[in-house]
Amino acid sequence: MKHTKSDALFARAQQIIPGGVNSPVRAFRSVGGNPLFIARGEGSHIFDVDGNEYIDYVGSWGPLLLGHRHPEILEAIERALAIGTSFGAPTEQETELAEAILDAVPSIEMVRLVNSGTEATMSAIRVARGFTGRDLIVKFEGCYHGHVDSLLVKAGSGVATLGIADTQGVPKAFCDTTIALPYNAPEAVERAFREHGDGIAAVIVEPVVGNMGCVPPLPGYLEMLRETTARYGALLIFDEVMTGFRVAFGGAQQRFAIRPDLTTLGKVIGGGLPVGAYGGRRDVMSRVAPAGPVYQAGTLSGNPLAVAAGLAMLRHLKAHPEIYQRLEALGAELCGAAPPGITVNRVGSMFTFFFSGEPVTDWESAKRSDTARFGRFFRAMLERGVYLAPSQFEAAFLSAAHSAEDIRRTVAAAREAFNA
Ligand code: HOZ
Repeated sequence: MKHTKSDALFARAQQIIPGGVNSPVRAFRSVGGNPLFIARGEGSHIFDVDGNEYIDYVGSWGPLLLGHRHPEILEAIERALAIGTSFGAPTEQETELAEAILDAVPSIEMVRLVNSGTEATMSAIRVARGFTGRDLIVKFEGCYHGHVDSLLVKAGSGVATLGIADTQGVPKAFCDTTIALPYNAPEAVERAFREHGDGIAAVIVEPVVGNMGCVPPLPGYLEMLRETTARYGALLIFDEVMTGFRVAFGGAQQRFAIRPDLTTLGKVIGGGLPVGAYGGRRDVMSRVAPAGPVYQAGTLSGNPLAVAAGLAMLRHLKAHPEIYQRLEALGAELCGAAPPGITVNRVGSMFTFFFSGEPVTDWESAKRSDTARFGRFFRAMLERGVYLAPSQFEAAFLSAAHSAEDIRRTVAAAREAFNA
């Protein structure tokens, strides 16, 4: 495959955009080679500027549950475009989207729309601190909650991919408000609460981690988080930016039957357009300004294009619950391609092949994967027309647009690429 035009565009971008990209992981640094510049997407496929076609398992890092350019989403955006692109004033559709979110995620009694997952998690921990009057936040090693200063401690995603131990520019005082614990280790949570229980405002967790690769919770782990936070008067925040509307219509909290106090959602509720949301208990969310004293704002929040696209996405998913069974079946078939010696983690339509012969349950076990071998696998898959996330420490995502033929071709490619 030729990548001449992508290579030229990357060289040009590097002159004026840091690292040539607007978000680090997509620079391909950990897998070698240059990033592809994308010309367009259609259904489950993307096309680069050199005319190469790929089956896409990035799906804009999760939200494209219906694939690229789904007709109902395009139609909704076109209708919104005809009316106006931004008002900075309330619209009826914002309330409709809020109602659709509440309908799908029963733990969310009130919700505030923002513009990204990062804004959602930043705002959720602020309201948790305002509500409890406490400062400390517990997070888990290898979990990533956007680039919020205090949540970059021991973070997954690009921070893990690039091996950045301590992000410069984050004051030590901010990091001191974060307690980072191993994921899936109940005793670490118990210990932290025994030592700091009266100072902990919230525990924030990816209920199924996507940002160290896909790592599911061990049986009983989320229940333990629910019980411990409640016992100490701290809030439980589920970061469902990746899992929301993906691992079930009502997210991981529906799949695992846990009711968090607060939930953060991301791009999926914008049908792939920039949006996020945080919501949860009415008594907690009532503290958000102007209803209460916790300030949070945004001119583009509730942007009409993003809201229209998100509403179309949520309405489609609600009308087609069979999508989730299909995604489950496609995921099982695709992941069956892994040979012995590869650990496959999958929850519904998100999955990761770890180049490790041992179970991957936390950041320590994830980072023991052979990342050089992952890089060879990634490049071999790309050569065979399959586009995966360019990092061992990211999840792959299926969409309803993936066909049986896509899966068959991907499995055939993977069988060869595993030996690369
Ligand atoms: N941090 C994102 C995935 N976990 C990657 C974002 C991007 O490069 O677009």
